[in-house]
Order: sequence, then structure tokens, then C-alpha cells
Amino acid sequence: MHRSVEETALLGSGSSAAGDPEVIGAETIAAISTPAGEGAIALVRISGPNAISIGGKIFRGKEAPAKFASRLQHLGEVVSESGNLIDQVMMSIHRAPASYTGEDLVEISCHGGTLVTAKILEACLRAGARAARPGEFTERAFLNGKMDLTQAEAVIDLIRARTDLALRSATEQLEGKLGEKIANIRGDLLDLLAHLEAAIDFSEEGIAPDEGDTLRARLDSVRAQIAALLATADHGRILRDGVRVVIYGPTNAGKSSLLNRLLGYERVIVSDTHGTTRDTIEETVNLRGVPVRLLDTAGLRASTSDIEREGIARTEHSLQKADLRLHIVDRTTAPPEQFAQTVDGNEILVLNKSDLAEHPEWKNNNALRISCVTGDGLADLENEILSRISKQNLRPENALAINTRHRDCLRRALEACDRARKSFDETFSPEYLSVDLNEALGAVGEVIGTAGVEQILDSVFGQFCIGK
Ligand SMILES: Nc1nc2c(ncn2[C@@H]2O[C@H](COP(=O)(O)OP(=O)(O)OP(=O)(O)O)[C@@H](O)[C@H]2O)c(=O)[nH]1
Ligand SMILES: [Mg+2]
Repeated sequence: MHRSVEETALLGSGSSAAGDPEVIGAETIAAISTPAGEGAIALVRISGPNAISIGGKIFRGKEAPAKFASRLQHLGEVVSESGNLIDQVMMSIHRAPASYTGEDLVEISCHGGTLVTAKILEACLRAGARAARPGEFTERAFLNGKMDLTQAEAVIDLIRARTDLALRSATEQLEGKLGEKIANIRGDLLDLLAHLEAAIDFSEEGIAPDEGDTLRARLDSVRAQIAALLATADHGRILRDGVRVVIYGPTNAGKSSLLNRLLGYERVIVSDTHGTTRDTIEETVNLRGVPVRLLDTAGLRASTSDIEREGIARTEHSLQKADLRLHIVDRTTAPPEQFAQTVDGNEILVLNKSDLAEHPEWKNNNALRISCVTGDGLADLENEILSRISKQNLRPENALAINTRHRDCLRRALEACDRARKSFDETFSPEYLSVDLNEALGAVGEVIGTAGVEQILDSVFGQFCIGK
């Protein structure tokens, strides 16, 4: 659980067959599983073949841990090597394979002090455990087949989730929804391959034309499924990082005031001096469940100051990466020179300072009017932001979303499908096709960390009767 997603992904993407006893479980690992610092309780975990005996060496209670019924808490004491009391604890045993890691697992709930937990961990290490690497418990869960790679990644997303939607997405991924989708795609690819191989093995003249049409349709359907999953990549970025909303406009328009208003506290300095904000300031807000990354920027004006010009360059850079732009202007002054009246779907024009008299030139403009001083119109602005987000399809309708690693695998799979489609049309040769489809299969399998494609193919072929 402490290892980064990328590292976990790397571990699983090779052909390290799940459940290889040589690799996993040889060593017993221990770690403090709760965050550092003071708390009512903390959790120390031990996992591996010697977990229970190590637990036995450090525990004093009515019963020895080896005799504990699985999953029941037992009160006792943890003692050091020399027999000194370290803490009063609750210990539970989770026997393999019915544990988080799939190995024998010991959980020690102790008092949540930095020194107490460190001493308990030290006692575990002295009794024969090795300090766990980041993410090693979840890694073992994956290697032992307790979860697929997407689920292991979901554990991390779950911990990091900052909004309801992100949490829901992580929970669904943890439940295996993404894994299921991937498994379906793999199943379809395997079917296709099986038919092709049958054509290679049992047919003299290659694929019959009518059979070819069916296979082509199947290939197109697999391709469409992969493309649909790939399209959720933006949702994934938004769920994890938030929709990028950039507040920009002339100096003194009230950009920083708006950021503070939407955040609910005085994050940025506000003043009537033009050019107050010199740098880009970013904060995340939870807008009714949607994570929004708000960026306040340096006001746009012709400036002679190097620092301010650098700030304005940063504003322009942020605008290029924006999902949505809030163009804020001060309605008490005339529209700025070169004012762009036509705004696209990614931009909302906002006239600020509605508590003050409006400059007559704004009269026929139906842009949103708000006041950062009174809060007038802010609810409407929030509604507008949310509606633009859903119009641009930035808000994930279903919470299923892929991450960067999944996207890389799926892109490769899609390319391989496209190559297969090409050879289908051009050469009609099952051999060429199967090379590309195998590549697609491998790439899709990497998403969930499946290895041993050969074995699965064998089992599918086993279901075919000769002649088909
Ligand atoms: N009356 C009134 N004053 C406002 C409103 N919003 C902002 N102000 C004032 O306008 C001035 C500029 O506000 P800022 O939020 O600093 O403006 P800004 O766009 O960030 O300005 P720069 O950082 O210089 O680009 C401050 O004096 C604010 O108090 C509003 O809705 N009504
Ligand atoms: Mg400002």
C-alpha cells in the first residue's frame, strides 16, 4: 500500500506468474500500517510464512497466537526481546489464504504513539521479520491472486480520493468493474484468435469469405470496446486531479477575490493595486462532488515589469491547459481593448462587481453578473461551471475511469487492432492477423497484470471440436 502505482504496475506487467512460491512469501514482512504521528490506535502488520510464529515470540497473553481462531481479537502485551513490556495490544491472526495478502497475516492494534509503534515494529524485526517495502502488502495480495492490478491500483486511488466521485470510482475499480471490462475484451480477443488459429490449422484455403465477415465484425467490436475505455482517460485524470478551471482577465477585475470566494477562505492577497497577483495560484475545491482545480492568474495588461511579464506568460501557459476558462472583467469600467465578445464552450464570461454601477457599454451583454463582495450571483456561476463541465462530458457519468498506465496499454492494444484490421483487408492472411491480435491481447492483459497468455489460449482451444 506504500508503493507507488507505477511501481506496482511495473511489478505486474512482466510475466511474473501470479502465485509463484519462489518469489512471494519466502520472507515474512512487517510494517506500521497507520500514518506516522499520535493517534488513539495504530496498526502493525506482519505477513508471510512465519507471521504467526513471529507474533508468538513477541506476544504475551492468555493464549498463544498459534491457537487463536482466525480474525478474532485477543488482548495481551507486546514484549521486547529482553522481555520488557512495550504496550498493551489487541492481536488478531488471519490465516492464509483468507487474508488481505493471501498469506498468514498478523495484525497488532497498539496505542498510536510514534515511539510505541516503532518499538513494536523493532520487536517484529528482531523476531525474524523484514521491514516491508512500500506497497508490499498489496503487491503480495496481487501476486497471490487476491486482486488484479487494477484493483491494487484502486487501493491507492481510494486512499487518495478527495471527492465523493473519486471515491466512488476507486471503490468500483476495487470491486473489479474495470477488471471485468478488461476480462471481457480479453475474452473476445481470445475467441477471435481461436477462430483464426482454427482456420490456420484446419483449412487449406485460409478464411472463407463469409467467415471473414464475421471475424471482421468481431474485430471491429473489440476495437470499439477498447476505444470506449480509452475515452475514459480524461475522466480518470479529472477524477484524480480535478477539472482545470483557469480564472483570467484584466488586472483588478476581482480574479483573486473570486478564488477566495469559491474556496471559502482568504487564500490569495486581494487589493485595489493593479497587478497584485504575479504568480499562478492553484487550489482544489469540491464543487458538489466534482473536484475542481482552480487557478488564479496574474492579470492581463501591458506591463514593463519583468516579474509581471513572467506572471502573464504563466497565465497564458495555464490557459492553454485549461479545461474551462473563467474570463472575469470589472463591469464598472468599459470593456477592455481587444475584448473578445465571442466566447466558446470552454469559456464563461463573468462581469464582476455587480454591487456597483455598471458601465453603460455592458448594457446589452447578457454575461453572468456576480459580486465577490456580496456573494450575489455566485450560485449561478457555480451552476454554470457544473453545467459546462457536464456539457463537455468532463464529468464522468459512470465512475469507471482508466489511469495513465491503463491508457498506455490500451493504446498499444488499439494500434495492434488497427494493424490487424489492415492486414485483414489487404492480405486476408490469418498468420499476420494472429501476430497483431496476440500483441493486442498481451497489451490488454497488462492492464490487469495477466500473464501466461499461452495457457489461456490452450484452455480455450480445448473447447473447440476438431473441424471448427
Ligand atoms: N465592490 C466590489 N469590489 C470588488 C469586487 N470584487 C473585487 N473587488 C475589489 O477589487 C479589487 C481587486 O480585486 P482582486 O481580487 O485583487 O483583483 P484581481 O483581478 O485579482 O487583480 P490582479 O491580481 O491585480 O490582477 C480589490 O480592491 C477588491 O476588493 C466586487 O464584487 N465588488
Ligand atoms: Mg489577483
